[in-house]
Amino acid sequence: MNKDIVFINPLAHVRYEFNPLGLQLLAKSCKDNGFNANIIDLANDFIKENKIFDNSTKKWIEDKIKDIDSDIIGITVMNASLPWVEYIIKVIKNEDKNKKIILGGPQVTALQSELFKLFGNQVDYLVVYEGEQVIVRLIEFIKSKKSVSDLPNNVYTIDDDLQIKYSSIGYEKVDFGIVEDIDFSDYKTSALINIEVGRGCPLDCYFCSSKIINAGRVEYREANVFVEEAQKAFLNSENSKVVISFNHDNFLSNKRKFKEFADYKLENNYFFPYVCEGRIDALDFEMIDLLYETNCRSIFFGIESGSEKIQKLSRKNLRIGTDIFEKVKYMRQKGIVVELNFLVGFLEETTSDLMQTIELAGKLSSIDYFSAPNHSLLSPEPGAYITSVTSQVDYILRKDSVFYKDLINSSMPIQSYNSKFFNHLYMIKNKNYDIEVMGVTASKYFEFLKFFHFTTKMITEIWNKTYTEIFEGILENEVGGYISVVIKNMKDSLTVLQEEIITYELQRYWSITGRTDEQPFMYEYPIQMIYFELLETEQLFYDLQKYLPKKTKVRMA
Ligand code: B12
Ligand code: SF4
Repeated sequence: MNKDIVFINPLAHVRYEFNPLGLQLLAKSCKDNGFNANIIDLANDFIKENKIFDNSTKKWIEDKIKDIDSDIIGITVMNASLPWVEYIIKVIKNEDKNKKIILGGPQVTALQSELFKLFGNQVDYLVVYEGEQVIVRLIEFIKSKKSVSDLPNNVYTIDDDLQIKYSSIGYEKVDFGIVEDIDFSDYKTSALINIEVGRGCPLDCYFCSSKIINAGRVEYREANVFVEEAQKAFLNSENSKVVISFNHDNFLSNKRKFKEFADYKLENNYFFPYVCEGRIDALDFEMIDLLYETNCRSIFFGIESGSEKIQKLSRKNLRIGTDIFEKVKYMRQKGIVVELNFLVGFLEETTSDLMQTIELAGKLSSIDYFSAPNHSLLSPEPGAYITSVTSQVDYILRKDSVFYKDLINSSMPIQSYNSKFFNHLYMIKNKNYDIEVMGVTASKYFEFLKFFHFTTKMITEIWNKTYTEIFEGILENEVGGYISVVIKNMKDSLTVLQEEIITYELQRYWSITGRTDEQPFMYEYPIQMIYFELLETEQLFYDLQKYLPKKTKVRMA
């Protein structure tokens, strides 16, 4: 039977399966209102079918979306998926220009009618903000062939005279949480299931578009509703390692709501593991205890910068001090994985500010192997303050990014992209330092903290070097070259086992990052067993003399 609407979840660049919450809500809302709807989930199919980005990717997409059995197609758009959305639209309209295409999602809300400059009348409707109610009204509108004057609120279209029409000025407040009981059965094998906790963040960091995307609104679902939904999805999952991902821009910003959640989960003895994200300053030690008791496995925090100046200017306003360090340490003692993210490339950032980030990230990584921070290069997000004060001529293509490589490998027309729309491929020029050099070095540095955890400890604790000096070493050398310099210069102060730990981290790094080397490797100590124990109990690192030599062959996987 023909569907009233088919939704498409386009490709982006995440390498694991997850359910597209926004589209699930829209599809359920359509069904609740008597319309037939389904989702073509390209992002997840791509992973399930073990696809890689190459010359066959476009053909794979074409095969998936040809013969869509509906005249109305809704596509969700975020910055990272826009190139694929553009391609999907071309394929659909080439096949049948009468099919109606509706776009919605964060990138549409952020760019609003500007997107018509990219798509012209290839796209029929742009829906901004939340879509649960609008989509129903829009399908009714399209099916009844009403005139443009009856266009539902929060929808842009282009009329017959090529004029952009928008039915409401500003944001129409829609009811939050009107769609219930969404179906997770298509995601039974996913290791991660997204469950919505709420939307929006009360803050206004200058690099973030959250305020625009959620129209300044902050919402929470009732604890009993979202915890029950999570428990049901968890019980129905066929993946024994499944983890619930609680989606909210700032899960921890409301302590009362957080405690309601924890109480409900504990009272009902729901043990499902979960992950979430939040601001580290919203967290106190009581909440960490609750995170632990409620089986939180991992939590993501944007730390952004080690510089007080940048914290203020960017309006992130985190206080850089022992507080962050103590909280991360306590979470690690409780066994919670702590994902810390830094941003590199703030407009006003000087080399000295950047080195404060490098130092803070290094110190946090020293807590233990599972506290290694990550980073992103600051991108000009539409809707963010920073983008409004940045000229497009200062956008620099990020040729080192995975995202860029995926698109190049798939023969996508990157050269023709307008950076304003495809911002996710770009970083911003910095007047104080060369962002291309520093950006690449920062990527190497954060990779170094992750792969060379014990080497970093030796460099800082035995050789008394600073993290800034490590950064400078990497700036001048490839990681492998830098390690050779380290071993050469530290040789006199290293024991055989310490030197073997460094060599093992290097060979492990080469193996994980796909570089080949002659195998097997010979060690004087049972290095794999020792390394595993060190990861488990960091403290053993300070007691290496307890290990006895035993010649060992190591073959990397
Ligand atoms: C959880 C989350 C993730 C998860 C899951 C992502 C997902 N798509 O579900 C993970 C960790 C994977 C992730 C990754 C990234 N994320 Co993220 N993420 C979020 C977060 C916090 C919640 C998303 C969510 O579930 N929202 C709830 C659902 C219900 O909302 P929704 O999807 O927007 O859908 C509603 C409307 O937009 C609309 N709608 C959506 N699609 C459509 C389609 C049609 C036809 C219609 C009519 C309406 C419509 O109706 C829906 C219901 O109201 C948001 C913040 C936020 N508030 O949205 C950021 C956010 C979406 N992420 C963002 C970014 C930048 C990223 C990354 C690019 C980060 C990075 N540097 O790698 C990656 C890329 C992801 C990818 N696909 O490759 C940005 C997107 C900005 C933009 N302009 O596109 C956001 C908005 C955060 C921010 N403020 O900057 N993210
Ligand atoms: S970066 Fe985080 S804290 Fe800042 S506005 Fe965005 S969601 Fe809120």
